[in-house]
Amino acid sequence: MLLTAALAASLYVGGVAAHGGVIAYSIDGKYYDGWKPYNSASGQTSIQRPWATFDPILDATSSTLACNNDGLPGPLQLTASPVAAGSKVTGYWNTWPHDTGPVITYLSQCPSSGCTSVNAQTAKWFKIQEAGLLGGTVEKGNWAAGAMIANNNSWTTTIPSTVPSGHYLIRFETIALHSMPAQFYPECAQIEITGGGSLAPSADQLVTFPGGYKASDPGVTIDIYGQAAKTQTTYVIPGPRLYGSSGGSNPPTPTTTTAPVLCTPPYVLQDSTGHPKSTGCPLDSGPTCNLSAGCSLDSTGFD
Ligand SMILES: [Cu+2]
Repeated sequence: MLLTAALAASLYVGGVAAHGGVIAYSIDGKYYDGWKPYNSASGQTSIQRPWATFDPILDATSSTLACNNDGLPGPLQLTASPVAAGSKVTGYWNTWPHDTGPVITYLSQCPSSGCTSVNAQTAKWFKIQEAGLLGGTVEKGNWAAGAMIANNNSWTTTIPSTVPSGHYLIRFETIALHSMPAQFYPECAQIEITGGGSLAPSADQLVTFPGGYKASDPGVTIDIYGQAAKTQTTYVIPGPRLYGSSGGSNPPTPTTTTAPVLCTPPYVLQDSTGHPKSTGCPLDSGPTCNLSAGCSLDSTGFD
């Protein structure tokens, strides 16, 4: 039987599609194509840093762990701008076959001149989102990578509203745990964040790649088919602790709220003009009957 060129090409694509990576983005409501690793580099323009293959990185300390191989700026490198702090960034994978493992997002701030001159291997990264084992056991539970597949091979991260404005590399990463050693699939894109906050990542939240992971990290050495995996219900996501206290897909830390103390008559709240004000001039919460700004207490206790 004669194989047509088109059929041969489609079979080839089917072969490489056994793995993959982020091939497009939706950033602050706008769609961006990624780098096309199997197309000629010549003439490609993308906000994504160039990468060469869908193949995994099998070494947690690989020189290409930051932004894949080679992860250097493209000759016509673009930057997504503006990206409002607090907005959503979605990465779209090609058909993704590996439903066991975490999905993690990092940022790295670049100089004010932009990211195009930045070597991703020496950049300092901080983690803005992480999700690993979502429920169940390591062997049979639900993983973030499975949720990504179920969500049309996409994963959405929120840019924390607290990060300072400026140019950043954003790094989406899946780690596939179906074989050992673990497989790393990172891709990066250049963005410019506007309207940001003033919370810089702390020193212990910043890592380099390579450097941020060790081959001996429990999240890397884990054997999801081993005896322990049958009962283990926790997975330690590799890398530094999460940036800040907002952003990402982690649920916010629950805060304890105390019910406001209700003042009983004859204490009546009045606004600054002396009119009684029972709404819009609430009592502060606390152990005593404090007055809110702009409110004053009737000296007689009665209006
Ligand atoms: Cu694969």
